[in-house]
Amino acid sequence: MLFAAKIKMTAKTNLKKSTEPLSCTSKTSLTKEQLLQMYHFVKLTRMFDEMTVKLKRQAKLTGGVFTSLGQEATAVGTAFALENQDFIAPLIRDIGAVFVKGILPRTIFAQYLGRANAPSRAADVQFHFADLEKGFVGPISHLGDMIPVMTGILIAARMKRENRVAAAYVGDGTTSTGTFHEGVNFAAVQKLPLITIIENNGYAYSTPTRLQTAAANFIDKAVGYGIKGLSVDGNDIVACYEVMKEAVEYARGGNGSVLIEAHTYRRKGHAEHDNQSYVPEGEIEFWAKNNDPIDRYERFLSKEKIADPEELKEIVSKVEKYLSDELAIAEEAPFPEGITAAYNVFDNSIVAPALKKKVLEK
Ligand SMILES: Cc1ncc(C[n+]2csc(CCOP(=O)(O)OP(=O)(O)O)c2C)c(N)n1
Ligand SMILES: [Mg+2]
Repeated sequence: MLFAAKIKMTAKTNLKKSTEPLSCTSKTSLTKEQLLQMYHFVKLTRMFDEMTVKLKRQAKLTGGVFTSLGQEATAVGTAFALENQDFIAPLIRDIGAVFVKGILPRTIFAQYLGRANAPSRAADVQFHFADLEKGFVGPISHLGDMIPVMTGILIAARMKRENRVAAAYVGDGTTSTGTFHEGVNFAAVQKLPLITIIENNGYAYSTPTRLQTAAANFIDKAVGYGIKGLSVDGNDIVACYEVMKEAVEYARGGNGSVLIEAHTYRRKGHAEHDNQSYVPEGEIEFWAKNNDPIDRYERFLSKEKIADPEELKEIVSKVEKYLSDELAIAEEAPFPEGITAAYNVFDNSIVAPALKKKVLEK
């Protein structure tokens, strides 16, 4: 009993009373081909994360490693409902959405491994870069700040009469920042086609949701902003796609902004260095056993006769090969020359103080 109470206290589960293992909603407009494509992306996300953890332990990767273990369905399912011209501003745990938008794993590996050909040319080892052609604007560190950035992109699109919707991904913790309020409010007033997705994964670093908000649900905040609010089981990838499809149609139709709350659970620590000592005993195992988004999706794919285990295995082997090829491409690239670290950070004509001596010696 105590165990159940603890779970309720920290993170909402979507477990039904039934003893049936969880699957996904069977109400979907997705074709077999699209469903299998989503399977590719959700496995790609998890396997990419597993590889980055290994690279971190091999000390090849020097930055922080923020995985999305247990919440891959939210990022992949929602991004899958967007069009090419639409924009995303992901948070650290939305690498799945980044892949769906067409950014290649080799590019993210090159960033993480600090290679000279990476978009940030090793001045940054996260995915803090943009690819405007693909509708991707990487996160900056400050929580919530990407919401106003997305509103800016949408205002520009409106002025240029471009048909674009934007999705800003935020966490439960992010909702406590000023920019969350400013961004969501501005988009609401301007009736911008902005979809803010709150990934309620139970924690912001070590702070549980019950210490983050006094509201019963984050989605209740939509009423205060005068916008549409939608709640979804974030571990049901099909439901995530469907709710986003509804939000995108609404926003693209000129009806204004949407706030989506996706209920999910962060099974890893904030980053690899976090030992999660603040998490009640058994909670992580409970979610891993009963509410893993990929297990649920595999159950769905087999129940709906979309693919048998052999076909899924084949997709997994392809993803495995694809990822190792992508990593090899990134690893083959050279590191930048040390002196270039300051380029494009400072004015290139001015030598950064820390590097002055070296430059003068050259
Ligand atoms: C304005 C601001 N305050 C604090 C931080 C430090 N910080 C980075 S991530 C994080 C927790 C984020 O929690 P949440 O929004 O729930 O996202 P999650 O990590 O759970 O995906 C904090 C406090 C920051 N980057 N920016
Ligand atoms: Mg969180």
